[in-house]
Amino acid sequence: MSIVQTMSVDGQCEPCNPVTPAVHPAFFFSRGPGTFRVATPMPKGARTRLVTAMTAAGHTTGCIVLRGGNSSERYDTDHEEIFRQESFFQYLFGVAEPDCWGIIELGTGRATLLIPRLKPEYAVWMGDIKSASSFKDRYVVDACGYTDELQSTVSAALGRCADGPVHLLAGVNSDSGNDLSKVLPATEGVPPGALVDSSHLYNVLAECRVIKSPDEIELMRYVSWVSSAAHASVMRDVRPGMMEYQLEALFLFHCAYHGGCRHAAYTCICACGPNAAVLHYGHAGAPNDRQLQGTDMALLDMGAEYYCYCADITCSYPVGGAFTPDQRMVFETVLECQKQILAAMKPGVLWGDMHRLMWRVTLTRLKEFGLLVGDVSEMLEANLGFVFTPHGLGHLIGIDTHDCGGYLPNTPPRSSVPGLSKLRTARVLQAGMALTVEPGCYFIDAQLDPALADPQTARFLVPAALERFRGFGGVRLEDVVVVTDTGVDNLTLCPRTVSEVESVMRGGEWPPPTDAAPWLHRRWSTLDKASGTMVRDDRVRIEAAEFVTDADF
Ligand SMILES: [Mn+2]
Repeated sequence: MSIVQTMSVDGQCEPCNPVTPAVHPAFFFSRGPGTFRVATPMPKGARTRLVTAMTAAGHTTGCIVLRGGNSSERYDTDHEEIFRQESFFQYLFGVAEPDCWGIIELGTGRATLLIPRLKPEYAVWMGDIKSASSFKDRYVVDACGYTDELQSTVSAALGRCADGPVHLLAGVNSDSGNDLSKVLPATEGVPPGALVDSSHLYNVLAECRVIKSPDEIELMRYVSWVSSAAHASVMRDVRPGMMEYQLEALFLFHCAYHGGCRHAAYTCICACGPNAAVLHYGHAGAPNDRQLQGTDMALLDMGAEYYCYCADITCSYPVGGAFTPDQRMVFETVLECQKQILAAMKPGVLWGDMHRLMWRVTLTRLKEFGLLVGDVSEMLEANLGFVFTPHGLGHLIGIDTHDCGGYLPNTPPRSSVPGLSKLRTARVLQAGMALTVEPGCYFIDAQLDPALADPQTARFLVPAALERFRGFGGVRLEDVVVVTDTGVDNLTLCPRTVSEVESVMRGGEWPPPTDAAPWLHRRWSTLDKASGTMVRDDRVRIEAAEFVTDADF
């Protein structure tokens, strides 16, 4: 492993000078040289889209009052947790600091940021106290004041907005079941006597976040690129005898050191051997602490976060560096799911249909290799796919790993069918949606045993063949993709085919000189360090160009 290398995906080593991040007037956000520059004030664009959408929904008066995320301390101690902005506030204001409020006036879109008035002692312990006017310039808002003037500032805003209502966020996150209006109540921002309307803002704003702007897509391309490079680096360094947490450490190191990503998008799942059958392995009770065996399959689900935008990527590969026939069979079953789903995805397609396609491909392949018998359509009717893939095919992704907007009024409801019920959205695909595509195939005792005991499913199962896969764990391949007008743009640039994986595990170069799997729709990109933007990576030659639908190629 090379500790000191540049951020290049190909792993070329050259000295890397840590540089103190500095705010530069030419761009909105960056973590310094060698990291992505958010060139324009993205939150300003998001506010414009929100005001337009609220107007279109008939809400033309009043102002939106939003509460930013709180600083917090560990239990009863003064240990300050590292702050991460609340996602709606991040979308609309992009403010790194805690304990702020924001006001957006409908009609004009005028935006006011309110910051806490800090005590002089702050300067001793935390650093310079920045003025309100410096916040106004830094975050490109129309005005900046202090949170101790919250209600009077909102009153003044209402006076400019035909004395309409204060619009507050209230809505249930369909993944957590939590309501932001309870987690982070904003009612103290409502002046006495003002009307409150919390019936529409959540749905309108969540819908805005579902469709990504070109700026958001480039940012997500960066964080997926950093995460993909980190995955490739871990893949190259894996050896039997290592600990799962060392894979986690290598990934986090790469993303932080080379990508400026201080946060991970979620807790790393470094599941090797039988642990790969534990879908959310890596939690405090199962803290990535197995020693890798040469016969293990590794399933590594890890993603970085940059400017609060997430990547969610899973690679699976044999710890020993070469696939056994059984490992290859399961791996290529999941890869075939990806191939067929990526070919089928385009605007107008139902996400639930893509999930069912995953089940059909998986069951067809498992039958082909003697693990199942019978008619695949009958297997689907018996919901056999759920036995091998108990989770959903994928989810919306953006500022949250499981992004908001999966189930809103006027979108298809959650299915009650086991497995399909786990889908975090059942929506019709639209251009600009960012989703993960994460087919998987697992051999989970808690799924297999009931299926073997139930005559409805047992009739398709070949117990002797399945027995061979007890303890195998499972395989998942997860990419972040954006729906385009004609298909998909795959932001994930990981080794995916058997030959790509085995090549990288032998120390081969990545990205490869030629892309032999254009059906993965990987759009080869790299960071241009001078401009801090993502540019086409011309080093990779695409083969079989007839598969490529992206007009950019
Ligand atoms: Mn995911």
